[in-house]
Amino acid sequence: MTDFFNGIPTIKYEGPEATSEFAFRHYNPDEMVMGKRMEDHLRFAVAYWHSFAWEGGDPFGGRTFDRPWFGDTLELAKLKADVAFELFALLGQPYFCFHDADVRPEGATFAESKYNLETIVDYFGEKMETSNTRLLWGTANLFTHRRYMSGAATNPDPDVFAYAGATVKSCIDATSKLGGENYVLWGGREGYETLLNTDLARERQQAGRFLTMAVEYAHKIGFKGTILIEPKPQEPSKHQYDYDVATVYGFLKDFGLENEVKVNIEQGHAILAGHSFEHEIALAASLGIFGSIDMNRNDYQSGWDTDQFPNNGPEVALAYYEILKAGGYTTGGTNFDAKLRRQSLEPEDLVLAHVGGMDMCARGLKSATAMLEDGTLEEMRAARYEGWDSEASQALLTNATLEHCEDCVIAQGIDPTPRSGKQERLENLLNRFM
Ligand code: XLS
Ligand code: NI
Ligand code: NI
Repeated sequence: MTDFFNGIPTIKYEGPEATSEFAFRHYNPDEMVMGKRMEDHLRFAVAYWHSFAWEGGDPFGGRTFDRPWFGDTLELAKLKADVAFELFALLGQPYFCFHDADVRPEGATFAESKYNLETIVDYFGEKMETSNTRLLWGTANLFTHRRYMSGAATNPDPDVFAYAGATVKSCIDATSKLGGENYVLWGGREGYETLLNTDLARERQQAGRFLTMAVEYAHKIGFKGTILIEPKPQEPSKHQYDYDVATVYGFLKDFGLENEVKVNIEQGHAILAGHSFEHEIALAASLGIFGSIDMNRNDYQSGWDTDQFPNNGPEVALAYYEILKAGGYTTGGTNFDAKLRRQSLEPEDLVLAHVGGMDMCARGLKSATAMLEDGTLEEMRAARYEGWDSEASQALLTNATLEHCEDCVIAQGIDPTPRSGKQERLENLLNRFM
């Protein structure tokens, strides 16, 4: 045991009336919700990068956190792992997620970086023998190091493409070895700053080839997990190729990967793309590519990816509503891709941030369940489309022609009557479940 979380108790469910801050008021892992344990619905994960690797920097200032594991040695990386698994245990977190760069020191050469990663993966493996926490997903950091400043797969330099490919291989190996349930690719630098120096058609082909190689390799080694792309617009490059769910779907179709790859949808990225979180989830589900979520929230005024812990009830509830309607997660889960504010220095801040996030999600899940069980929302939605229930109207969708539409309108004297969309009534209904 390290002494990092000294004095902080293991967090347990104590119900809404709990008096301690160090308690779950809503997250009760064993509670049955629609026939399934709450823990199995939500499948929470801690994100290693925000909780253990991020130092509290922003564009105007550097490190604010003082963590005993900061530094570039394998010994410190092991200390970081010790503390990480202590946090997982304190919270009863079923999963965690990591990038290679979060968990191992960067080596002087590729071989050294690979050795460092393998060393820490073995260390994780030992810890996982006595821990209840599993790996939700692994990923490669192909965006922080300066070699990736002009992209990884989409770099104009083939050497970078090769280096990124070798790195993804090592990260799929690591994820597979630890029994990871998914492998994520977020195209951090896959985009461009100016078209003046960019051949976007060529870069898109490179990205397609790269993803195909990752899928082929995963099959080859018998990786059982799901490959996920995480869409994000406008950050860090001005134009990001994986802008949103719709863009990613078009890309997957183009390269014949729509049955191989799904999406990991992040709340803050949806907001940056000008969508709501529930829109992105519902769209992915309707296209058959919904995989997993990165749960967080963006500041609605700042215009960048602030990665805060979720605390907006209706937003979270609507997200889980769509997830439940899609049948829930299969290999996916709720990854807290969320970080502390840089003034939140204390170890207990890190614990309480997760406690609050987990409770918020549990409330959202319960509200979503109640709305589904009540059924009014779905009934009213169905009623809105009931005109399509007749055979004649269905025929319009199968083999009708524009001439047929014209015949119907004239022969039957069709003159559409506008009907209320009832938005306020539906919003009032939603509020009853919050
Ligand atoms: C950054 C992304 C990143 C991915 C994993 O905005 O959210 O954290 O989830 O590379
Ligand atoms: Ni993000
Ligand atoms: Ni993310």
